[in-house]
Amino acid sequence: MIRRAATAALIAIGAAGLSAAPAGAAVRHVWVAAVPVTWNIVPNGRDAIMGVRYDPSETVFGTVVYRRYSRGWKHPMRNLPHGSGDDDGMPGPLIRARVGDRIRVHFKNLDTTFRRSHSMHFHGVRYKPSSDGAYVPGFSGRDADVKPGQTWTYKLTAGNQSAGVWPYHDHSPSMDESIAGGMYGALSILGRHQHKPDKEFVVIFAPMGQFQTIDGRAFVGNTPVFHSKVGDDVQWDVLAMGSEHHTFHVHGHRWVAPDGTDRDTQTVGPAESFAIRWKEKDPGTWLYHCHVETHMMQGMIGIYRVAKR
Ligand SMILES: [Cu+2]
Repeated sequence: MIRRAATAALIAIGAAGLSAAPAGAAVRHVWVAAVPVTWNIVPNGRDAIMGVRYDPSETVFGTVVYRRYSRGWKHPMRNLPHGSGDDDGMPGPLIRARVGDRIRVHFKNLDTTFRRSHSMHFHGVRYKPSSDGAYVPGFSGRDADVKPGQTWTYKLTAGNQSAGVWPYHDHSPSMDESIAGGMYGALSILGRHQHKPDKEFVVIFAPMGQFQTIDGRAFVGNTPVFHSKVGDDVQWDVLAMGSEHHTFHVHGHRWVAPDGTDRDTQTVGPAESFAIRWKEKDPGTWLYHCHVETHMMQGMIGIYRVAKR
């Protein structure tokens, strides 16, 4: 009986919370932690196309990544939808919302290995300075300098200008090494009346040591293999971190760019991002890659598989 009363009270609170927000808008809670991991950029030890082999001493390093957790940071969970890469921590959780939603990102720093401060700084959404997550000596607060064992909740709103895909990344005092080590992810925000894609793939281009990586991996066989089937409404979330420009290209496919032109390449610069969508109709095994030739040679290439219906 007590439990039933408590449940009724919770529902009442929930209804009151929703009625205060715009019609149809939700409050989305996301639990994220910074966790130390041992990362291998080239797990199979080879560049299959050029036939070059790499020793683990060249490809393995310790770093920190963003990992999605269940409420209260109880259990680690998937960062990405099924079929969107190997889900090992790069990129961080795909944070999905819709224009009008409020997003609460509950962040905990579990970096017990390097014992560095971390934070989360989000592009594309509205927030107060206390949710900026960017370290400015003498000005910023705990949001920008979450020490090991500490937590912070970032309060974000997906406004009318937030529809699309945006990066988030560490902006704490350790941001240089953290971003180089893979502390980044994507926000994906649907327009008010936009429907959810059947498949959503996150492609984050970034340099890592001597390699050019997609989601922290280099070379075919290591980079994500994305899966769809004919008839799927597929969305590619393409982002870049670091200091270079990258030209996204998918073989055998075209899409309509924001300026209305048909494209099969599109360039993305540091912390820029775009989402492209198409209705899949071309079964087969395809390549996707960065078309900056030197980047492709250094690992920025992967496989996209489309099954027949
Ligand atoms: Cu590139």
